[in-house]
Amino acid sequence: MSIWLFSFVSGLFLLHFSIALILINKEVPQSRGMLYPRESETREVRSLDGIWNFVRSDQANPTQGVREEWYSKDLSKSGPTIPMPVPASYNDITTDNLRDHVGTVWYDRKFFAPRSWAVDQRVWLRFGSVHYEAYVWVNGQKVVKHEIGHLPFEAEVTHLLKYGAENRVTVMCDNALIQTTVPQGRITELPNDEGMTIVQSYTFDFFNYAGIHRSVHLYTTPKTFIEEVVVTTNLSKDNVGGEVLYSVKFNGSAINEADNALYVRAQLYDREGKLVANGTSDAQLSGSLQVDNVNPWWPYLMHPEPGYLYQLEVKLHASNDELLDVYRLKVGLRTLSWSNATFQINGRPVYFRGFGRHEDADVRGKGLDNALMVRDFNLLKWIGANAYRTSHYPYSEESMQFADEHGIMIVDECPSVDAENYNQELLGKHKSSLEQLIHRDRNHPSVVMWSIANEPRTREMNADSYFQLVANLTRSLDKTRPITAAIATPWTDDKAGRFLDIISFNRYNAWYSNTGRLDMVTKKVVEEAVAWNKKYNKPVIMAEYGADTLEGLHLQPAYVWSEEFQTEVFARHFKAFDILRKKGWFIGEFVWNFADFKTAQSYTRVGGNKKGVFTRARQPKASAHLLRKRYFALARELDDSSFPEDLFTYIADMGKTENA
Ligand code: GCB
Repeated sequence: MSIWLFSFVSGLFLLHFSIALILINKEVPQSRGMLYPRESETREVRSLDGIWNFVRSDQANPTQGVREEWYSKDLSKSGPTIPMPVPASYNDITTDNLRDHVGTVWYDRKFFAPRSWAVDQRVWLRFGSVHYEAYVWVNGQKVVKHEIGHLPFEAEVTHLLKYGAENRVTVMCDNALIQTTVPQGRITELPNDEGMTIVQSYTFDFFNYAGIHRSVHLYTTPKTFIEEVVVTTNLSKDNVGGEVLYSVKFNGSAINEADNALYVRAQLYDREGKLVANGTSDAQLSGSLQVDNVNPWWPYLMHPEPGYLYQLEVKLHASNDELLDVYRLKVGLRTLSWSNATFQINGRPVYFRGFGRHEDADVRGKGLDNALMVRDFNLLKWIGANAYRTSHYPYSEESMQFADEHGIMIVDECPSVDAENYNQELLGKHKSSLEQLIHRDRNHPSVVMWSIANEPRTREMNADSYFQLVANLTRSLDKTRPITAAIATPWTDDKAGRFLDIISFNRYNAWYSNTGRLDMVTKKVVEEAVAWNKKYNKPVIMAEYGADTLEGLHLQPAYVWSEEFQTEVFARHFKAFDILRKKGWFIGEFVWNFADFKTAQSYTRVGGNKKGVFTRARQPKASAHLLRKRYFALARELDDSSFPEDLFTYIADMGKTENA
């Protein structure tokens, strides 16, 4: 059945004049389970990270491996393999043109399933993310397929494993982006020197890295186990009393059918490991814990002890009190509220000072890298930022946990970038990406906002009905956080802002418009922010501004691409932001970008996008030092935090100290 409904003009079967595409609201599949793999007295976790075997398919014959059933035996039996690290993007590992490969690639590896796992438990195979589409087999049997990168997926493999013996996992990964994938792209066949070749193109501005990007885990659960835990928190008005509301779902037989009286014991421990609250759930496995003298979760620099986390211990019991399963997770107690002018955390207004970022690095591409993650958080704290947007896709679960610990607020973005040509299939996947994202991230105190898209073409026909449906779904899944989208369509033409709670706009004054004109920044930024606020009467954030900057290029007076220019562009924006802050509804500034990153090849990109405040190797450009002064000055003014000792370099006595 066609999913497109056309209105025909004058009874003609013609589409030239007006194609009224009606988008239908269809249910999206609901995610299940996928709690982050954690060991406990009832669970074991094993990593399958390491060096896997890898084969690239013939681009002209992408389904060959499936037809020839490469998954039924070791990949090396079907042809030569090369070693490939997991997690990592495969693109920059070799010295040939694997970087630009389009279509399918294959991975496999062997692993042992211990004999002890054969008895009385389940085994799960979980991928943190494979980009863009993944097909997984275990010992030749298909176990799971997942589309949309950057999101976890898993399958039970209990019945497919050979216990006390070697097993094989095979993954086929497809990086092709088309008009119905999220994000969208195009595949075209073009003539080249050898005949014809397949070319992937896309409008978004980051390299389409692909492969097994995050960790692969095997983990065990008991037969009857905790499948879902949802946590929300409340604070009393004075932030002294706290409440943790939890709701648990189990999977498995309730021991016997007559026994549906499973229950949960929930215990909350503070940072020192002291038990501060405990209770027993109701029959629906929900309950609440009251905490006296609570330590609320505060953002970095808003409180001397930011990122305070408790540990929630969830124990699933049978009605005869037998302990079935134990799962522990970190919980931050905080409240969020917002109006048409403010955004508040624990009753205090928040002003966001942060970045748009990318998961991107030399060699490993978008592969999870703990060293890089920790370095990035050190830099975020060094520079005094309190927030970032996960532009333009969900970031690793490990980084979300790190943000919780360090009090960094996250605007959590789904993988929709530059959405256009709105169609039913795209809508379904876009909604599914948000469903999966919210399912994954709903318990993180660091997540304070959902971003439902970056730079969608919101003047296009159907942008309004499309975004209404996307926003409605998001709200139906989580009412505790506001919704935004980073919009670049001029405010005059935008049709999506009315469905958002907070307006975020991206604009590159003195870069893409009026290039080089530093004298044309401040007024334009103020005017545009005021216009967005007037149009929608909602809080406004500048979600992107910046200038490409080649590290080490110095030109005085400032000239595009130089470090002087980036610094000046920032300063002109700061002036605008300070004018806007006085208006009350302007609630944040996000520089584009935290660090330089790789893009597709283009004559506008010298080795990638260079708008980073840090280089790709995570070293500061001149602008980083200026931004640091601004972010700490804002933190002092708004949140009463103190300056780090090294914020201002000694220049001269200025007559302030007495003679020795
Ligand atoms: C934007 C996009 C971002 C780009 C940036 C740029 O508006 O949201 O993905 O990288 O501009 O530098 O062009």
